[in-house]
Amino acid sequence: MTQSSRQVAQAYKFAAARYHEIGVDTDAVLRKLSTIPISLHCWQGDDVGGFENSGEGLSGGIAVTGNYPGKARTADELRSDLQKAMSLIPGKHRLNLHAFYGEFGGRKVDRDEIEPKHFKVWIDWAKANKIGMDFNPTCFSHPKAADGFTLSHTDKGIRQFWIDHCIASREIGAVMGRLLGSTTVTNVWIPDGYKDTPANRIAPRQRLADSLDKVFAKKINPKHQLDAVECKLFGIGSESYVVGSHEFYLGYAIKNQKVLCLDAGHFHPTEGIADKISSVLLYVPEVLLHVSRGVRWDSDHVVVLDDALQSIAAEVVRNNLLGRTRIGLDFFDASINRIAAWVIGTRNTLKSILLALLEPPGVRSAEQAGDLTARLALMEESKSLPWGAIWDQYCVISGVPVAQSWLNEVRKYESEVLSQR
Ligand code: RNT
Ligand code: ZN
Repeated sequence: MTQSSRQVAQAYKFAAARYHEIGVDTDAVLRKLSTIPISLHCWQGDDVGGFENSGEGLSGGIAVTGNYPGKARTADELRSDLQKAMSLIPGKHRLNLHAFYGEFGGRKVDRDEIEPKHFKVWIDWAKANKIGMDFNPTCFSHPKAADGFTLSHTDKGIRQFWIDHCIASREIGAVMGRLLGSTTVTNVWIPDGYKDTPANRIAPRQRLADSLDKVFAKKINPKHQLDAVECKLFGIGSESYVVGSHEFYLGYAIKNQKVLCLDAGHFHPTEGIADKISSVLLYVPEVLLHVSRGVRWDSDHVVVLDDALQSIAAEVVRNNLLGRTRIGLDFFDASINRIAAWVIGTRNTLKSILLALLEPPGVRSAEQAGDLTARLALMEESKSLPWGAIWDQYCVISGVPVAQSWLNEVRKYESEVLSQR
């Protein structure tokens, strides 16, 4: 044992005893935490660029700002960066891939022509690393999405193109899930919407519902692949109207029993997603979380350990909904080291789940007994319990750096690898 892991073990002993007094078994909590995968989004590594080399810039009303050096330019670089990030995050996680990260061997393969073989290297990599994968059709950054409409486009040919792309994506998701022995969630998000006030709000929604019905027409074994749909309130260039709004997808997901994706940045700026989880899970089979952080708008800032994040984790854990909640990340920051961004955001998401798992059972029993004074008192006191010592121990037993020491690893990688790009 090194000096520091001895210190961590000592602190853990005292902290575990504190938690034991209030009815929390910290060893059991850490075992539980180690079974919860976070789906790391590949797109943090290259500013949502993809590898089609089509010359198209990022579109769809999302934006990445910053020009920190060293972004991944190839799939090999992205895998190497992801591997570095994952080595600094405790636990076993997943990879969430977008369709335009396929490997096309320099050939022009349009979105409606993608096949599982274009994702073979990714799947082999995931298999070698013993991780599951999730998938997304890419309905933006493409000439046929240039006017801001895809599945709800007025042009039948363009709609069909995106329907075919989404169908191909589901097939790829199914192959991923089958080969990796772990269900792939394929999440459909489209940017469709208007900058200014529409004169007809219903027709695009009717077209979207119809396109989605076509996309999902074929039954796919849910053991291999699950469909998710992601709503949004507004984007850059779709400020006045988004076709796939919350009400639209909530209705669609309930009617068709799809997974509902809740992105933390896709509602009014002060509206959180935490309180939605226990409601929507009464009616849809599962939710997919896009853990993100909006700052004044859907800015996709790196996730910090703030109240919004802690409330999301607390809701999932308190209501015993972990089994029906898939946790994915969705942020992209190019103003700081991109690997550090993954590490910070993922470690914070895990910390929020740890905090939720460590909540003293007295909080709930106080509420049940109608003792609302004790509920508030215990909730507040639990904030200063020594949970940091439990987290540090989790890092030690998971074989990843404790506290900020992971940053040294990122700096080393930056000087040896990123700076050579
Ligand atoms: C966009 C959505 C969507 C994307 C990714 C790249 O507002 O949040 O999830 O961020 O698909
Ligand atoms: Zn999202």
